[in-house]
Amino acid sequence: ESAITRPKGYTVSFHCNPDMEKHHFGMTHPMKPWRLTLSKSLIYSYGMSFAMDNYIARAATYEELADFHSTDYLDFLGTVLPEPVPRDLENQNPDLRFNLGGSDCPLFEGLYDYCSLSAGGALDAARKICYKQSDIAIAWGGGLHHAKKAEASGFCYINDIVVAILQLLRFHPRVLYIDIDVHHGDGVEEAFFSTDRVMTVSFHKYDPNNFFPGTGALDDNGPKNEQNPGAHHAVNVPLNDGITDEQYDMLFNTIVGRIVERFRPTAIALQCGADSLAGDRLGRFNLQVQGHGACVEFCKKMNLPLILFGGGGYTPRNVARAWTYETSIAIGCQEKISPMLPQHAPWRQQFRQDTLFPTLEQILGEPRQNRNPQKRLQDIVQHVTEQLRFVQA
Ligand code: ZLV
Ligand code: CA
Ligand code: ZN
Repeated sequence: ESAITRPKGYTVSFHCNPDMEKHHFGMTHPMKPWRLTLSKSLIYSYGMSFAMDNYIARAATYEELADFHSTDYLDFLGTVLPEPVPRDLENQNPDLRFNLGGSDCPLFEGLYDYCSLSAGGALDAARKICYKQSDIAIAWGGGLHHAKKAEASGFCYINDIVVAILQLLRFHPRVLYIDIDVHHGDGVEEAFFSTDRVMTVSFHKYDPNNFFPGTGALDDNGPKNEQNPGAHHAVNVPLNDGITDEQYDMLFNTIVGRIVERFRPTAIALQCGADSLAGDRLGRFNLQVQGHGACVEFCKKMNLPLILFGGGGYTPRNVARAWTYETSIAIGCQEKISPMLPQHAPWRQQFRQDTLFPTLEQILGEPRQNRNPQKRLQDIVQHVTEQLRFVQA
């Protein structure tokens, strides 16, 4: 086995901050910032740090966050304190402002630091892309796609993706945002509803009554009125439980391929939420590490400046596997790394199986029933193809 070396001809940068990872949302909360530590430890165990430029992310400044967020919201976020007594489980009286302090978006110690470090990493990544100092920039601590201008939502307080894309737009005429988290990327979609310089596409589990956030139907494509240049620039791919690698890759390659052809982005921002993997605590799909990673591989092949963000992911061992494999794809060493986890990896017992690519049977016992008939997927491709006729680069 030979050492992992730098890819010739291009640069991958890696942006993270250990201070972000030590925060706690609360014992029963599914979001575990510690999964970032586990991911990094596996990435480093494979020796990949030697093939990247590694940066400690700084905290984003108030002014940078205010590019998207309202100052009322930021001021409140900067002053709220953790609740002295945890609220009752059912969250009967969400009396706080901006959707803060409920059970999805609890107030915890160091909340503002956590948010500004996540956004700082995303911004550092965006600047590396803008100044052409990286070809692929990785910010696994970012990807918090639900946060709104003046509202926290779904475990997200600050929308680091929007802030990073706003930075990209200072240098890039057109940015394509792609979201493979199992949840709809509603916050990013809404932020760019009225511009034709950002096209957003989210693949997600869609069930308006039973799955968060309930938005992202196939025909929700941005406000359609004569004056809105952003009309038709939101693509939604609503899916059902149990989708497989083969189906997902067919959809992803066809849809993203056609969007790139039509919209001609000059940069791509890919949210790699790992809750779309089989066995995720909140997810519903049957995706394996290979299928999730194939999306990153396809984007890399487009040969455009690329940012990789994290996002959801609630079974830490699977998050770490996916983001490790995807880091190897960014570097181009995916064929070189061993599918067996390194012997010396810390936290090795966390992983249960000693492979980077556990089978569905290993992950789940019994795979989840696939509720995505081929006909429905064809209809989705057809709708998107027709939608793209309205898009002009
Ligand atoms: O992965 O939550 O369903 C990016 C991301 O996309 C809800 N929240 C809200 C709407 C009304 N509810 C219920 C509130 C539940 C509060 C606590 C949980 C606690 C334990 C286990 C699961 C959950 C939970 N919460 C599961 N799904 C939710 C969603 C929010 C999902 C956010 C996904 C974020 C980082
Ligand atoms: Ca999504
Ligand atoms: Zn999610």
